[in-house]
Order: sequence, then C-alpha cells, then structure tokens
Amino acid sequence: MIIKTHKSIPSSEITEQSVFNQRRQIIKAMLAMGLTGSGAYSRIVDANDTKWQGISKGYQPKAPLTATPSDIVKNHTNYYEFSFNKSDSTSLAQVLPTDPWSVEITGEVEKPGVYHLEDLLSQQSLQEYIYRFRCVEAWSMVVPWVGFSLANLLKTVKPLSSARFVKFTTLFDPSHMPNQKDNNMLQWPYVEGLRIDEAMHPLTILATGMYGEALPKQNGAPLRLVVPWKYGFKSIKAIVKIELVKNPPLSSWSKSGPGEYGFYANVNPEVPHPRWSQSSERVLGAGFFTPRRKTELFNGYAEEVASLYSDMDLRHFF
Ligand SMILES: Nc1nc2c(c(=O)[nH]1)N[C@H]1C(S)=C(S)[C@@H](COP(=O)(O)O)O[C@H]1N2
Ligand SMILES: [Mo]
Repeated sequence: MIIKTHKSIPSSEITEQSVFNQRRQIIKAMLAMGLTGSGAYSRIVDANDTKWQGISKGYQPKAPLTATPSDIVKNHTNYYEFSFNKSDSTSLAQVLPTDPWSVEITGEVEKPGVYHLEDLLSQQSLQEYIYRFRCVEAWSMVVPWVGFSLANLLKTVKPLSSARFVKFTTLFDPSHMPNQKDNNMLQWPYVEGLRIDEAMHPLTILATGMYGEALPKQNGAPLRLVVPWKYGFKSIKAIVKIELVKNPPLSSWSKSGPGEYGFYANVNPEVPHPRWSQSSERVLGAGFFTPRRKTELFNGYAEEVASLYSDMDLRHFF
C-alpha cells in the first residue's frame, strides 16, 4: 500500500472547549452556506436560523478523540466509480453534479416516493457525530460528520413490518464516473445493505457534511451513509435510492469477493481478511513513526451495538 505523505497540520484535540468552538464553526459554516446559497442547506438555514444556535451533539466520543486533519480526509478517498487511486478519485469527483439531488425511497414502506433532498433535509435536524472510521484495508481516521439519524428518515416513510433489510444504491452516471464505463471490477451501481435493526440503530447516520462544512464531493456528497462499527465500504456514497426489502441485499463487494467481504463487515480484530490481519490499523495523519493502533471489536462501539449480534458467530457472519 502506498502511503502518501502530507504536510503536517496540528491536529485539534476535541475537548469540551474545542467542541464548543467547533460547534460555533459549524453554525457559522452552515450560515455561510445559506448566504452563499449552496443548494439544500440554504433552504434549511433560511427557514430556521435559530436552530443553528444550538446544533446539538448527535454522538460524541466518551473519551476525547483526535480528529484526523481534514485535508487528509479530503485528499485520501476511496471512490471507485472515479478511480482506484485515492488521490485521483478526489480530483475526478469534482465534476459530479450534486445539486439538485433526489432520493427514491421505496419497497416495503407506506409512503414510497422520489423525494427532493432539500425536502428530506427540511424534516431533519443536522447534528454532529464524531466517529472513528475504519477501512477494511486497515487504515483508520476520526471524522466529525454532520448528519442525521437514518432511523428518523426511515420513520417518515413508515416502514412496513415486512421490511427486514435496507438496500442503498449509489448514483449511476457513467458520463461523470469514468470507472462505471471503463472498469467492471465492481458491478455498478455500487450497492450496500443493512439489516433493519442496524439501519434503525441510533449510531447509523446519513451524512451531509463534515468538519462543519457541506460534504465534499469526493467524500460522498450530497448524501452518504456512515455506520461507524462497520468497515468503511458499508458507508456508501452519493445515495440515490433507499429500498426497504424482505431479503438481504447483495452488496457490490460481497458479489465481487464473497469470501473476502461479508454482508455484516463488522470491524473485528479477531477475524482476519483472507489476505491480511485486521488486528491493528494505520492511523491516518498520525505520523510515520507512530505505532499502529490496536483495532477494537465493533471499532470501539461494542457497548452500543454488540447486543445486535449476541446470538451470532461473528466468524461465520463476517
Ligand atoms: N459509492 C461508493 N461508496 C463508497 C465507496 C465507493 O467506492 N463508492 N468506497 C467505500 C470505502 S471502501 C470506504 S473506506 C469509504 C471511504 O470514504 P471516504 O473516501 O470518505 O474516506 O467509502 C465507501 N463508500
Ligand atoms: Mo474501504
């Protein structure tokens, strides 16, 4: 794996005081987005300015975490529709049109439809979620996302009791996403899935921003999933379709490598990938001589999510 070196940027410790400052920055950034009129955000900020005085904490780490410098998160991306190279995907993604955007929500729901993103967002309050993010390739980072609970969105379309899984699909747009026409290592469009209880879990979010700004295109704008206890490939970008379904969806990665990428993809140091260990991870931005971090079961969120899997053999359901 090639490690790109970045100029060093002092990382900010997310302590109570800096969280406070950061929230102020988020408020300012969101207001600025409103003022510059960039798409969906402007509507919300205009509609309810006072809400931003109190942008709340959706989830904050129990112990202080060091956020990865934002330039690393923005310049090291996995977005295979554009490229398999982590910096090429970043620059190529800039051409993707993301505004206006709509999302089809369909399947086992009472209120299926094609919804404008701004209408969906106007019903949600954006919160800050500071999460560890662990890629199956054994690198990790810490990202302060801005987003909202997926459960809150799903409740608005009223899932039927027959809805047992949720399938997510990325935009299919070969004219802007070169690998969708030139490379079929993965079958396009990119598809991911969750069990309904995973989708309804309060840690599962849809992100529309990070570091107090609108989500950069290369990080999955305008709407991506973030499931912090699972490997990063579950956190699908540029979502255009959310389907509530009866049967487990076949995700793009499981289809391409069923023995390597399972449906669950829960972070687990004890279950190696067939070609490498998952017991430790390289912390992005930590400096070349910083030792690798020991990977934690469920990426450190066992207290919150282990009960979802209490009856399961995690080696079998990897
Ligand atoms: N549509 C789509 N979503 C995707 C990917 C992708 O290639 N296409 N890559 C996944 C992988 S492997 C990871 S690790 C994360 C990376 O998110 P980031 O680039 O914002 O760090 O996005 C995931 N979501
Ligand atoms: Mo990944």
